[in-house]
Amino acid sequence: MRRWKVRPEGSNWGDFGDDDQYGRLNLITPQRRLAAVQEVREGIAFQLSMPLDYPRGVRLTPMRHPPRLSQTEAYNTTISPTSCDVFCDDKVDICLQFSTQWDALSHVGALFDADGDGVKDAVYYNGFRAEEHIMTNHDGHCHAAALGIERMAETCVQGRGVMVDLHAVHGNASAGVGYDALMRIFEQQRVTVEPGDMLCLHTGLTGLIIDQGEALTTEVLTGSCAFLDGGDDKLLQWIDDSGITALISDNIAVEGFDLGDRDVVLPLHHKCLFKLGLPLGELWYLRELADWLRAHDRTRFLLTAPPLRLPGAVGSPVSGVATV
Ligand code: UVW
Repeated sequence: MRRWKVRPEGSNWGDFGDDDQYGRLNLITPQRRLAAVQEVREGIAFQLSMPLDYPRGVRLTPMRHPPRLSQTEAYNTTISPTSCDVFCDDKVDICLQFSTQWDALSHVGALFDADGDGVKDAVYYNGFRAEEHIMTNHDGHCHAAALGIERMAETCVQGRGVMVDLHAVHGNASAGVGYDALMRIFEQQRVTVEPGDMLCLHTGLTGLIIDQGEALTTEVLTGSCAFLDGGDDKLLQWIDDSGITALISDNIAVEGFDLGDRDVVLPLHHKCLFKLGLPLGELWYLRELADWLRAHDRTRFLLTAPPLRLPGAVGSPVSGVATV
């Protein structure tokens, strides 16, 4: 069922079907997955998540706290009075987007007149609606009945990853990278991106977060390393044209953010999540993989990175694995 009369300019709504919830991940076909497997030549695997209790020292936003583990009922408990088995069982209160994460397509929508009736409503990728599909109720319970993170998990998120190393160019300096600069870096590093690829940006930020540990300050967290310039329309058009299926970074939001008086505060989120159905990965741990790829004059690898299959969530921690 089509949920819109007017689709946003520069969007692909409807192109993968009126009920589609997978977005650009539809472009990872069996053939493209087989091509990704060809990148495995050494059998070496890299863990792409930080420990989920990082960043330490300082929080980016008070609304996202580090994971809090506690026991359910039993901890260091014998199972029966006569047995010697000792048992632990626990639970976690976790902000799904505190640390290494995927953003689901329900993470960012926009006020947009998809009905063409002159009234802007809150809508998400492919015309799914706030309250009808992405729901809150008054006792604070909320869940995404459409575009939840479990839809992404269903695709398995496995395909070819391609690394571009912005840290090799900018070091720890805060630097916005637009289309022209990105193309220059692609050329210098001989990066080729093909439709279906998941593009990873190594900026060095999670390496810094790990190195600084408890000493991490807000200034370092928010004022270091490269980010994409989401305000650059040429860059957004390239994301559209390139056929990439996901954008992944080791920085806070892939793009820079400036909460100034702008119509769209996070234009790259708006383009990717809302218009294209293209998931974003943030705060991934890319340092060791990027170092290995550079030392071996390679940029491509097999990437396997499903989120938690957690129905209704708008984001998820992810322990991605790159195999080279
Ligand atoms: C927001 O917090 C809006 O975005 P993200 O966590 O995706 O950077």
